[in-house]
Amino acid sequence: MSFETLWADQSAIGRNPETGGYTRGGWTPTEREATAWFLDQCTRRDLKVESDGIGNLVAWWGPADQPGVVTGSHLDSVIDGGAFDGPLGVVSALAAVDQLRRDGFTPRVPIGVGAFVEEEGSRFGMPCLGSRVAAGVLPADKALALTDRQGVTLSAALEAAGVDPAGVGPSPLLERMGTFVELHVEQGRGLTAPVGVASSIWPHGRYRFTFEGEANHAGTTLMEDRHDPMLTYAMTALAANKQARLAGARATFGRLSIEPNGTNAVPSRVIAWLDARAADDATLESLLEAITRQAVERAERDGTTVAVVPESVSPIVDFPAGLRDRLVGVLDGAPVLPTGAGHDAGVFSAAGIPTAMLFVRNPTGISHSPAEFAEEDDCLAGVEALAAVLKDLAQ
Ligand code: HGY
Ligand code: MN
Ligand code: MN
Ligand code: MN
Repeated sequence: MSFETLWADQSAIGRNPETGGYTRGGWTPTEREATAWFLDQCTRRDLKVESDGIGNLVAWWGPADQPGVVTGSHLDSVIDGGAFDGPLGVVSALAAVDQLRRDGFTPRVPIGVGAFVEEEGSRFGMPCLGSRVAAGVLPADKALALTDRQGVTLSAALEAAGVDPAGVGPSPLLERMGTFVELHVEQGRGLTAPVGVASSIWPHGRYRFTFEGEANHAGTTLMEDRHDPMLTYAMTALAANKQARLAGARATFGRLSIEPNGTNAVPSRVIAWLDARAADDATLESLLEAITRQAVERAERDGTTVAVVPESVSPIVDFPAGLRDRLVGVLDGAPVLPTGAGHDAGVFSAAGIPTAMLFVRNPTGISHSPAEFAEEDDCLAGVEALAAVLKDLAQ
């Protein structure tokens, strides 16, 4: 089956005809449909599928008696996300195996094709949920207690799918992950060639800001008498934007919860989630300090309060230079660049697994949006590159 056919089949799953976007939260029907598609493709290729308690999957080609090279990514998406972020890595992995088989290659060590659950954290709020649990960096009980926006816990979602939550925990899949290579669509516009190699992943964190004030009547409460958490939030968002620009970093408030969320009432509470990233750990830390400080100062002025809880913070990931340079060599000098986006590869690298990433050029530079794009020729170049890298690592 050609890459084009694989891609057309996979990207038809759950595509919103109005927006062209995808909303595939972990363990939701469309994400399960994409996972079923993946499993069917593995079966068609006689790949031996192994899964772990939270639903990460690795499908193996070659001898099952030793660690091997795993390549893959994720099939879930952000809310109304693009087609490529995640699925391109999974589909390219299948296509690369097809290509190596067509070329008559027989791996000396097994090659695994992986799909890891809830990488975006768009349902349960924890980025790289599946890989973090697999790597043992997120305890199973904490993961199982995570809830989605309807209050459904991961534990209940698994049970509803007929999966025993007791199986969730550090994953046996990682025992055989000798090397991990993730192909991913570029998120930003740095590539001048179809394929690049990642040098590092920026530190990134998610922080929950809870602003508390005093609910009151929108029409009768004098402006000077208000304790309006929406105002404190708005000034904090402005401060975050300014501080990020000053630090050459990134700060985004993309998600809000407003109580009681009425048009004619001053809110009592505003919960805002900050996604912050910077080129190094120290800059991220000082950025958060500056934003938090300004939020507290503003709250004092407004007669409101603010509490900040870090929900997940990931330090910088520098991919091992030896493996990185080996890929650059295999790809005849592919460009090397950092990324501000988090990935399962970052979790596996931090867990001590030799890890590398390939990026496929995105001419729009846009991601986490239906406008995310990669040219077919560049995607095919990505499959070629991945096949060459897998051959080099598994021969
Ligand atoms: O959010 C991220 O950085 C990644 O795309 N999951
Ligand atoms: Mn993403
Ligand atoms: Mn991704
Ligand atoms: Mn009234």
